[in-house]
Amino acid sequence: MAADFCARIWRVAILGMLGFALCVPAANASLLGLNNDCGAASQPFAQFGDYRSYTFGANGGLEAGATGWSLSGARVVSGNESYYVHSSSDRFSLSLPDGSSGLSPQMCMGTTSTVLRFFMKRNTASGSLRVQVVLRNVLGSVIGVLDWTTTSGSTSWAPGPTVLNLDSLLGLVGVSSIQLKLTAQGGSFQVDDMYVDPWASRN
Ligand SMILES: [Ca+2]
Repeated sequence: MAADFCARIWRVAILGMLGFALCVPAANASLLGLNNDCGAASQPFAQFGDYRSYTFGANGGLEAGATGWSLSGARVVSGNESYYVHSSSDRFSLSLPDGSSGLSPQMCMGTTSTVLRFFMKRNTASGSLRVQVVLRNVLGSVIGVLDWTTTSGSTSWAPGPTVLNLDSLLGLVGVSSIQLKLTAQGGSFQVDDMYVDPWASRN
């Protein structure tokens, strides 16, 4: 797992020191003063065997339209993810036509370990969804883009991949906020209900 984690990290287009810092011990990681105002926790993926406690991302369900999101060719559409894990009254999701992308609002970030997860659905016979994490410093400047994975998902609503588990070390290189960037490639997708577990290490 550690080797795999480090291998992934080396794919980050970021300052050279990031790879170094992420692959060395960090006894003081829990002392980092990152954003911990994360809101109430729930277990939205428990029915899928993921019992982590997550907090809901700001406008993570697109119920406030595109507020806080940066969209390129994507748009908010009627139709919630079919499990309604956030609220039975939710009605909207994000449509990502082929070639479009959506950048989420800034998400809560933990001091020990952080995991992101969301719901997705593929609306075409083929295609993949590129999942990236945008890393910003305290000034809001982008200091790196973590090219995490691409996934085809299924043609029914289902949880997407577990996006990352950074063991808090990003804080050591000055990352103070994270955002999900989702890009449709060769097909169209819908996504909904962005969640973050900033306390993943306790699970
Ligand atoms: Ca929604």
